[in-house]
Amino acid sequence: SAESAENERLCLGKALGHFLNALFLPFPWNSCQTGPVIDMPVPASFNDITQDPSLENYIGWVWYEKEVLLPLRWLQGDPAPRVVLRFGSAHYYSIVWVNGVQVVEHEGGHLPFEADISSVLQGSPGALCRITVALNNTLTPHTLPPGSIQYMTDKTRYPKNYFVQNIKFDFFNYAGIHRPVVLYTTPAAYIDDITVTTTSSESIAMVQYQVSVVGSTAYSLSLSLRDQEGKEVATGDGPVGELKVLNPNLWWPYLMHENPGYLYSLEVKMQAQVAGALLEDIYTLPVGIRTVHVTSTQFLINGRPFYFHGVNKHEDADIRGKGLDWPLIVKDFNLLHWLGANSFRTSHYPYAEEIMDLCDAYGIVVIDESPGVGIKLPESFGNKSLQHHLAVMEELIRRDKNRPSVVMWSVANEPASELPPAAHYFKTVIAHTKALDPSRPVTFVTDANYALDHGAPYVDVICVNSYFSWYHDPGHLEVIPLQLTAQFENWYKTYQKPIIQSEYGADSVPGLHSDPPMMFTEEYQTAMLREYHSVFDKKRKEYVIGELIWNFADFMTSQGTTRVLGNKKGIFTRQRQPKAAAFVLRDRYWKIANESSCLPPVVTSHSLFLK
Ligand code: GCB
Repeated sequence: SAESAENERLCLGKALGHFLNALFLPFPWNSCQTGPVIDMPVPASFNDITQDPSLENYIGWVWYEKEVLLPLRWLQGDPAPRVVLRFGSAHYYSIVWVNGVQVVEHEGGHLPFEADISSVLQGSPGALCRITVALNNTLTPHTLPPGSIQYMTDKTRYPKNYFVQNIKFDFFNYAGIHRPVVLYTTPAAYIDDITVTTTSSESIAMVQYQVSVVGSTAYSLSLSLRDQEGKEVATGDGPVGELKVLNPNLWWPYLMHENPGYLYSLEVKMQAQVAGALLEDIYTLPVGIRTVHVTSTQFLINGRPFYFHGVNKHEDADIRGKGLDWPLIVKDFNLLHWLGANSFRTSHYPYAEEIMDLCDAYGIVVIDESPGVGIKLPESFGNKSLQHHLAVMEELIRRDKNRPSVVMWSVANEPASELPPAAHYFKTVIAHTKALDPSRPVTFVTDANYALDHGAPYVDVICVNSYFSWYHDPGHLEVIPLQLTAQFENWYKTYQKPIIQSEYGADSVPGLHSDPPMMFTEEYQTAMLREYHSVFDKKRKEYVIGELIWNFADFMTSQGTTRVLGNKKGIFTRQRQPKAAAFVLRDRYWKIANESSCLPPVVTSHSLFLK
């Protein structure tokens, strides 16, 4: 969404000290005793920060609180500026108070939310702003992702009131304030949202825009599009219009062009009369000019066939859990560049805006996935769940619609799409997504049998996960060619839609070796990759348009008998060191990239890509 970056911002996690103080309070939380209070970093998950095992696996309400002094000018002026409190994300259910007044409630852990807190501040003496957050990580059959609480009532086996949270997804349910919290100001009348879409031929591009202004009806808008040299290439005015760009520099994916990720800069300037005052708001939006089309056998970016050679990721790291961490983010992009990966899927939830910004700038293509992971219970296909899923798609599209890196929406991962209610459910979610954004294809990722899947008729691209020789026929690498070929042929015969292998992989414990290869060794992981690759190489000449390894890096999961300190299907360790599989994949991805003629002239492992 458009926020007024030209106005002032205070970043609570950084500029105002390192900590948001967290109060971890057991329910009921209307007690006047606070209980133990501990320092908690923001952004971070709270689970791995202390030595307390009950915090690691905590389910229920936690409280965060911080007091900040605002600049006095934020509260003055006629009309006074709007002061907005914004959370990049907080997992899962949040209630926020400012100076004791509730300002916002939000459901969902991976998307931003904000509140205009001006009126609360105007009514409070001084410039003190006490921010209080109650956060609950309990998942129900109607949340995204879904989960359920199970009470263990057998008194001979469990203490009184004992319960566990059951989830049907394979990553740790980290919780906390995961992304930056900022306070920012806008004038009383402001630019609320901008939508940009682009079309192009070789010599001419059109940038269609729509701007919404809130707080005034007497406003004017002027727009200026600049190239990377700062040269103005088009101008416009009014809330709706089209900018014409001659000889455009198109936004190309990494490794498809020598200058990938070309971004123009669209400056939108609003002037409005409010209560006799002239107010000005300016928002600058990066704009990439590119088109996306899907045929029955191809995925076209700017009219050229695009092959996804990339990864699935997680937001996951030691200690910080799902908390945003800049060094990790930049390290991961350097690893993607090293690997020759041109794309990733945001498995299994929307990633931080900071990550998406870098995808736009580096030309890393994204399949942007909603938190619809683990939708397995029949009650999770009912109307309550459906309505929430539609609302989540609205939030996601509002946040990411202007990003050139996002070429497709994925509304879910591995739902029980063989259940009959999945037909209505996915028909509705996909139609809603397309209505909100007609410019991008929509998919969901399936592991259902091709003949039983009720959601596949509605997708533009078939995304299929399979784990031959791992969860099926464990240890039998020799079955892969036959089974994978049958998988592709069955799906294509049924739907005549292009197919992405959206997951395949094997766990390997780094340093574990055996020849002949045995499961969990580095040799087995590489041998499994090679078997898959031989089939991909045949089918990518036909209708297979991509391969995304599961997973980029090892990541934490709930404890279980099939997980050794988490999921070990990473080609990098959790600390981002390569396993043998990383080198196999690197050779392959660069070989595929070299088949196109537009590569950068020299690629060395130390040519970092920080612009
Ligand atoms: C899958 C899931 C992914 C799991 C993976 C695995 O199919 O989509 O979330 O982590 O398999 O390793 O089991």
